[in-house]
Amino acid sequence: AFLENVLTHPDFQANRYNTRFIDETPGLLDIGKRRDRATKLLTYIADVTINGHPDVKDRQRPRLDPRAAKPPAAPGDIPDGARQVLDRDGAVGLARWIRAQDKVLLTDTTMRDAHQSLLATRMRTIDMARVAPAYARMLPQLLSLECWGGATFDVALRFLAEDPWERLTTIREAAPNLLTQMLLRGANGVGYTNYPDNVVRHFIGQAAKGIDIFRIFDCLNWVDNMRVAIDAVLESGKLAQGALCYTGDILDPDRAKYSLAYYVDLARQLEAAGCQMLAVKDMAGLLKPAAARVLFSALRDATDLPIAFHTHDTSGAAAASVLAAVDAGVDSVDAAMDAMSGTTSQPCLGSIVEALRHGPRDTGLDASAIREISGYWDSVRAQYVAFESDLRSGASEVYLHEMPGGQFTNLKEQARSLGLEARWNEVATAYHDANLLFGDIVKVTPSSKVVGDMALMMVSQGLRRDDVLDPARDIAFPASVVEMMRGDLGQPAGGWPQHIQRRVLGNNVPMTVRPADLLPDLDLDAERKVAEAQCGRRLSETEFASYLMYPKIFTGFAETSDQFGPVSALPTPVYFYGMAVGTEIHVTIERGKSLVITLTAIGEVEDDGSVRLFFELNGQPRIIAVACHK
Ligand code: 3PY
Ligand code: ZN
Repeated sequence: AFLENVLTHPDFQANRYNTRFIDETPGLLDIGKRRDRATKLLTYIADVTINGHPDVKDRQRPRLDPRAAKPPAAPGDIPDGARQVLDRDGAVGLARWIRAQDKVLLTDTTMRDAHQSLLATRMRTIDMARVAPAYARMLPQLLSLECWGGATFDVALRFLAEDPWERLTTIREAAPNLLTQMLLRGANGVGYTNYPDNVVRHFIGQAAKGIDIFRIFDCLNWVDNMRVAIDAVLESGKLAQGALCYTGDILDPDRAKYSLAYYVDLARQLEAAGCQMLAVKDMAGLLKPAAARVLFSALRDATDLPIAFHTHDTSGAAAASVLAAVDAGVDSVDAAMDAMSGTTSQPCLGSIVEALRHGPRDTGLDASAIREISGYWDSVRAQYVAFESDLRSGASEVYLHEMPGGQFTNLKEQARSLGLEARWNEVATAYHDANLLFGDIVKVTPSSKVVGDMALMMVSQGLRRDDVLDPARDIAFPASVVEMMRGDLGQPAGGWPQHIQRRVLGNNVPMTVRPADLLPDLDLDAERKVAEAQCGRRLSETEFASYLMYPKIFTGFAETSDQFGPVSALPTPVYFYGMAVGTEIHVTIERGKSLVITLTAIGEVEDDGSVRLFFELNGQPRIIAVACHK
């Protein structure tokens, strides 16, 4: 089997091999594993059919016959798009091209932020992969698909048993004319803590094979903590888009810390750091229309770099801000496909396109194509009803708590698990108070998580701001708060307030330098040996990059995939709910290799607690026994 793997490998057949071929192609060693992928999948289906998926336990179920999610048929050639500009002219040329367009360019966030903000990031690769060819043919004017980074990386490995790198490759191949875009948390990579510089560089080096636009931010807007990431993207030849995280209100004299001058200065710092494009990243949706006009006009005067605008519609007023930004000369805006837009997600793509139609900055996107693709997303969304939040309307409350759209539903979940669901108003107020305790900071992953942890602690222990500062009280602060006060996430504008820092740290001295300056580079060769020993097999370079971000989670993922095979190939209803007797599914486990699976019967629970499931696999009977945990 090993020899067969070698001889049939595409690189081997194309003469692209050398003496290190076998070392660098770890899949060759998967002897015997390939053959029984089908059995592993049947075992997964049997298990989830009998025992359910823990993630959807006790949650709302989709209707029994979730509308078949059918992507629009999109035959024909793929027109050229912005990807060809990058291929032809490089990142600098692409930035110039973006700046030179009269029309407003659009980034579709459906495959990343929209489901992160609406469905707890649970959307699976298969649902994205199926519609990507339609995007390529029907919406070639899109600037980019935001389809990676943020929380998607962690959730794919932790909850979906999917390799996030496969998602990237699949979408990229299916839509070769659109730019792929990711959200990178600067020194925090796609994690929640600062990594050593060489880990960040390694990650970006791998990601740049699939990502064209890196939107890079720092959770405290500390440019010094973004430089390593910016430099690594520049070195990769892909586009480095530096994000200014927006908080406060530039028109509110009482929020002078985050003034217009603050953002203009930040833009200048990002340009000086080498960014080829800027983005205003309004993660909570706080930038009001009048402020958007002022901010984008000022940024337009301050820099000639192209500028993007990213916001969330939690307030219900985001589209007005987008249109104001367009009037003020913004080059591109983010929106989510209609069926995945609104509330904590991005504003509605189709409506923005219509609002601009026949005007000087008409996007040129086809309305019927948008409706068709949105129709597909609507039926996909119905399959994830278990992850919907109960937020049904716009909420001006966001101007009080300033929670990022991607955090809102998560924090509500966390509050629910602590029994604080009915006290959500208190959590929102405590979040506001915690922010002020920390000196009024930028709140975005991971700083937003720390503020959320603090808020939950305050509500569950009945503490107010004064109580927290009262030296007579003994308070056990959450670990994330201790770390942030210690300087682990970096330095905010004006530094951390000393009174809260002292209260949290006692006599421990906080750091003021860039955290990675104190983190030695990791010995990647040694680390790889550890990782491979833990997983019991060779790891590809991208798998190793996953391991470096999330060692434990990756190891767990590797075990799950070893046990259950390529579960990412299963249709979403089957992945979460298993199969009903008498149904048949078609599963493509690799190009040109499909399985036809029918569940013909389920036996009784045996004395030993096992159940037998009777399948047909490509017409052949197969019996799988699983332990029943119910
Ligand atoms: C993330 O980092 O995941 C975000 O979406 C920040 O807005
Ligand atoms: Zn966002």
